[in-house]
Amino acid sequence: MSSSFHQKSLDLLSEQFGSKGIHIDSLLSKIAAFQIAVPSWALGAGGTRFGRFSIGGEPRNLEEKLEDIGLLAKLTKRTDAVSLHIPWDIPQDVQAIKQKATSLGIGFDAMNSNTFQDYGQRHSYKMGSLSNANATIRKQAIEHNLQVIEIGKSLGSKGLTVWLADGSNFPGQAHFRKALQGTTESLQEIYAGMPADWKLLLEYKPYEPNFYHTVIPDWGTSALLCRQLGDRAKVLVDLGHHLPNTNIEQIVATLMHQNMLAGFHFNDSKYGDDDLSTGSIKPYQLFLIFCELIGGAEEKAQAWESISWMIDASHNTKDPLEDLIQALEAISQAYAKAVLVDREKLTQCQNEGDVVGAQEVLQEAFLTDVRALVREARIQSGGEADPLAYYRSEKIREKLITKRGKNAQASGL
Ligand code: LRH
Ligand code: MN
Repeated sequence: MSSSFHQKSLDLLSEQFGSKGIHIDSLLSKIAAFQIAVPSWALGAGGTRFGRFSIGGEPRNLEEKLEDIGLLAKLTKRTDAVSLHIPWDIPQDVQAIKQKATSLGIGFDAMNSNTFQDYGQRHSYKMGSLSNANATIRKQAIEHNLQVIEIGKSLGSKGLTVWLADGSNFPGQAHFRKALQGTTESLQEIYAGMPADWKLLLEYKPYEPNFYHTVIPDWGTSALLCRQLGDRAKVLVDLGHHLPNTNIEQIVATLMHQNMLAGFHFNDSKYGDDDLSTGSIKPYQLFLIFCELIGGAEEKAQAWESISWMIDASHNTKDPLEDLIQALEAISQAYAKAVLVDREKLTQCQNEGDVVGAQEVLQEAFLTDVRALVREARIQSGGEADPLAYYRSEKIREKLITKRGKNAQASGL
């Protein structure tokens, strides 16, 4: 986008929204303030069970992961935190890692525990972890989560994300109620082990890696468990963790209505938990989700500050850093479009049953080209006007390959 075109677009938007009493500076500061955490495990090539194609120059350790997120923060000014996964990211030297992160301008968002893999622990999680029929294995999984909290406390994190792969592949394999009871009691011990200013983000997923039942398959089961734990336990919405055609924006509205939305794992999908780039498949759904978020916060259903924003994606064919630059842009654009919704007019249409009018209000905002707004907010925050073009023109991937090697591989998925 040329700078003259950029300025013309900004002037047009100022005029368009100035007439509605929306001042462009307030839009720019809102967009600039909206920061999204990046997962430590999305900096390398993910791969599937059918194969993994390395990208070269991937971070080989936690320090290099922080460097990559620091680069994203510098170019996009849209991220200021990393979400770590244990044991993939156990810091060897906590003080050194904290200094490194601070020097790169990034903090530590929610920590992620891992009881869905065997990584040398005494008892296998093959048949489950917090829900396992064997109390010793449940105890081991609880201990792991308490260790993750200790690491998080030392780094300054304020949250623990628990996602359970626990479930079964065949009818009869699991006792549904005992598995749920075991999970409840295990989570109660973990919740009791959390500092008073921490929150527990309980992630649900309908299937994979288990394909008959999953102990926490949907928002309702997660919400029931969170209610039993306490008000610092809330439901984490991973956009890819829904059966086809699920109305996710309604789930978001329902959770905000109950002040039970913990936050998001942003990504996109066509079929299953595809972990594709956010906004690359269903940008209108992402916009509608932000419409519910802004409405829910403005109408005081749940405080905006209480919600966590994270990406959770996996890259098979794209350069991970280019993918994350695109995802951060797509999220900022969806947010900016949702801020532009004329909520007063929408409420009027809803009260008068003007169905057509209501759609017109949403489409007016969704079809507004906000790229100049997001770009201007980035420029004013000291970021690159066009991070992707800069990343390519500076040949950053090539430089990473020279520095780290062609087959450098990150720990994680
Ligand atoms: C599970 C999940 C979870 C992470 C993992 C990397 O599908 O979304 O959030 O722990 O991906
Ligand atoms: Mn996730």
